[in-house]
Amino acid sequence: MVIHPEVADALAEHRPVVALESTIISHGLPRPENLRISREIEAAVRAGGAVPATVAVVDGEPHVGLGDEALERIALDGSVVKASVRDLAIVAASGGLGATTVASTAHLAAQAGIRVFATGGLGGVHRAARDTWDESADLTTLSRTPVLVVCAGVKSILDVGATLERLETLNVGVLGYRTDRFPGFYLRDSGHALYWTAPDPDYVARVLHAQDALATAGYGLVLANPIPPADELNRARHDDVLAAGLAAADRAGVRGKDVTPFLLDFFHRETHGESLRANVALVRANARLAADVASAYAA
Ligand code: PSU
Ligand code: MN
Repeated sequence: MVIHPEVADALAEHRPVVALESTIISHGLPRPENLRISREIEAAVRAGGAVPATVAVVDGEPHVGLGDEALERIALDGSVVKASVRDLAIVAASGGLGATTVASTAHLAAQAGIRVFATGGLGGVHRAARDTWDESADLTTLSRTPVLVVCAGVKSILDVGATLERLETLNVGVLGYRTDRFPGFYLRDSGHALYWTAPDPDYVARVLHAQDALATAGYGLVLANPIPPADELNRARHDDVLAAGLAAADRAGVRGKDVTPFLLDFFHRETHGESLRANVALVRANARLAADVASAYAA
């Protein structure tokens, strides 16, 4: 594993570091804007006083923290594969380019000693899971990975209720940031209640320290941060596009790890960029909040 020197220095000096995933760049956002957006996300982490560590596999080597050239290849190179935890060793051995999901980013970040990670949306249980068994490895990985994931909840392309039930079974704590409603990515409220609310970054940092002390740090934690009010999508429009996207995926016979990228792309096209703007706004807000939590934790 290659740890970028800036990240390694920060970790050695116990300064705040925030891990960032790369599948969102390569498979969640359209080219070529994704490159500019990935830099904006890193800038949001810096604005919060932390060092960004974007994670990816470059020429077979897992990297924690990417230089400019590597970030550009992950964003623009068409050969980049979406790599979850089970794919890491295969992409590594084949010497290829791999974009890491929430699961594989969390795994590598934890190996590097990074405790806080920001992304857009967590993977979860898909709506037809009763028949397809399609549940993201993000969930099972968080059940054994000591990382806090700051996200805007899960997309309504998923079965949100089932995802929350699985997180409970897997011992993954869920905190709402200044809310007692689980956010629905493009929408501030997915319709599901949360038990725990965090009022500020210090509170979340205390939870992380308590996890360390109680030896429950082996389990991941989710900090669910609702999209800023001004950036939320119109609910009726959102529901229409979602229904059309699910039907299109079904008709096209999309399966396995292609399902999530297909639905994200469908949303961006059908809303003429409105969902893209929302997506960028929420990731930026999550990056900033993660930096504030990492700073509080380091202090
Ligand atoms: N949700 C989003 N945007 C994304 C993803 C999920 O709103 O880019 C990506 C993340 O990398 C997540 C992955 O870890 O999709 C989950 O994919 P799957 O369902 O195949 O595990
Ligand atoms: Mn899946």
